[in-house]
Amino acid sequence: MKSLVIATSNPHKVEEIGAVLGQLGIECLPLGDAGVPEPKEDGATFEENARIKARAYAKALGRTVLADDSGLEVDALGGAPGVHSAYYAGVGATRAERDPANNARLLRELAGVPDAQRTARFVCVLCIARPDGTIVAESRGTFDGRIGHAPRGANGFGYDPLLVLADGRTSAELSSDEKNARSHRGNALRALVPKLA
Ligand code: ITT
Repeated sequence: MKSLVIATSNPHKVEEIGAVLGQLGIECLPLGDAGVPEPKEDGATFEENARIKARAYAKALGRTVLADDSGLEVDALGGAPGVHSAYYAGVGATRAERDPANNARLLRELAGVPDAQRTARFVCVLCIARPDGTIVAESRGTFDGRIGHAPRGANGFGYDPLLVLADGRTSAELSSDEKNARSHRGNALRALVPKLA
C-alpha cells in the first residue's frame, strides 16, 4: 500500500499523519472537496467511532481510507471528555471557536483539583477500511501528562496547550517533529504500519 486517503475533516490530523507516514514511505491524500457528508460519530468508544468514520468514507469514496478517532481522557473526571472531546463545551461553529471553549470548560471542571490528581492522556485510535466495509488494520496510541492550570504554547491544536508533559512543557510547546515522535497519534501510526505488510 503506497498511498492512503486520510478520512478526516481536521487539517491538523492530516498534517500529523502525513508527516509520520511520509517518513515510512506512504503518501497521504486529504479528502479534499470530495463532498462526502461527515458521518455521525455515535459510538461509545474511540474504536467504534474510528470504524464508523473509516467505513463511511471508504464506502462513499470507493477507496481504502484511514480514519482517526481521538480525544482526551482525564482521570479526575472519570475519563471525560473522552469520545466527546471535540464538542465538550457544546459551543462553536468552527474548530477555531470550539478549541478554546473546550479548554475553558476543562479548566472550570478541574478548578481546585490538585496537580497530583490532574493526570490525563490523549488517546488515538486508527482504523483502515475498504469500500466493502472490511477493516484492514486498527491500532491505538496514548500520550500521558497532567492538565495544567492555564493554556500554554502556540503549536498543535485542540487540548495541546493544556497537556503538561513530564519535562514541564505542554504538548503545544513541542515542535511538530517532537510531538509526532511522542504523541498518541505518532504511536498509533507506528503500531499500524507493520500491520499493513
Ligand atoms: P474528524 O472526526 O473529522 O477526524 P475531529 O477533529 O472532529 O475530526 P475527533 O472526533 O476525533 O476529530 O475529535 C478529536 C478531538 O480531540 C479534537 O477535536 C481535539 O479537541 C482532541 N484531540 C485529538 N487529538 C488531539 C491532539 O493531538 N492534540 C490536542 N487535542 C487533540
